Amino acid sequence: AVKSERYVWTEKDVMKHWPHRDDNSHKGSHGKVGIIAGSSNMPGAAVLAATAAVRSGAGLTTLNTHSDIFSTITNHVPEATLFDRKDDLSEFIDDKDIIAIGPGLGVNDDTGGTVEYLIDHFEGPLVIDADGLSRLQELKDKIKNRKHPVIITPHPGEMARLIDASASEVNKNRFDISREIAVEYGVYLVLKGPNTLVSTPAGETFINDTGNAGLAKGGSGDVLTGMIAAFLGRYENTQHAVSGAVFMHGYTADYILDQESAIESMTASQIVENLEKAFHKL
Ligand code: NPW
Ligand code: AMP
Ligand code: MG
Repeated sequence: AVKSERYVWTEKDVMKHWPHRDDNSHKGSHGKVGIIAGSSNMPGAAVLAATAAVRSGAGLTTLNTHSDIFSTITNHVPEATLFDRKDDLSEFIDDKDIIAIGPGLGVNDDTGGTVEYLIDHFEGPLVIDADGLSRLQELKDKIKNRKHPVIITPHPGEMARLIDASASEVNKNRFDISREIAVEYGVYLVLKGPNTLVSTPAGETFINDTGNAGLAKGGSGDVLTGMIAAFLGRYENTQHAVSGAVFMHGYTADYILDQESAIESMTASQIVENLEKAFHKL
């Protein structure tokens, strides 16, 4: 039977399930995260996703991107290793625990084909965001039959495209749509916006209560994708990881406002820079 319960995922829930880092751990214990992101006109999305993963506790972050932006990436995130988009994808997925795809990729045949390849061949949690969401309708059956979790993170505009509706229709029926699509595709669905919803394949919905309109700027979603990927490497339970990342993303935006910052000036990079202090505060 499909569930339809709704819960608010509070700070108490986040704390209760916090994954503590073992003193004897090494970088391999915390998840090898692969991020497929960025293109020559959107290197920023790749930088934001990768720095967010690094700052959220990923053991090792590898960015699969165009070689012409390698030096830009390294200047901003020297902790990440790089993989040339032109090289064999089977080699990239081989040693990864989690893969996220989408931020700043652009929509082209290559993007859809890569998403399909990952659904078919990657054995681990797969996070699909932004341009990675563009061909999802055709891939529904494959997604549903996948053994490992799929997490999709549409904003209302991307959700609208996925179900052939308008963004305002999505916003009016966000609870029903979020639950129905999560169940129909068998995915963890993160429907972004004020009070982001996380719906599970079983039909439960967890409502986030952190965040503010300072996040309503280009790049915030790219940061969230990197955070979700990193959190997945540190938790056993997919919903705990996803809701934890969504909570922390908003909590950090709230923390920045508390520090006498202005909502107008908040940036996605600032979210990444303040993760450290927000984690400390929590
Ligand atoms: P409108 O026009 O605002 O009314 P797209 P994207 C709608 C990368 N980025 N509620 C919106 O409607 C991303 O990672 C790179 C309602 C429009 O129709 C992607 O790869 C950056 N509607 C790529 O850019 C920083 C909403 O959806 C459509 C909505 C494109 O991603 C920026 C826009 O969706 C960006 O992250 C809402 N809350 N939000 C970089 N520095 O490299 C959106 N819409 O066309 O998929 O555009 O989200 O900007
Ligand atoms: P994207 O549109 O992919 O860049 O994602 C935007 C991110 O910012 C998502 O995590 C949204 O939940 C968040 N966000 C956008 N607008 C708001 C808002 N008004 N209040 C709270 N969070 C927001
Ligand atoms: Mg986005």
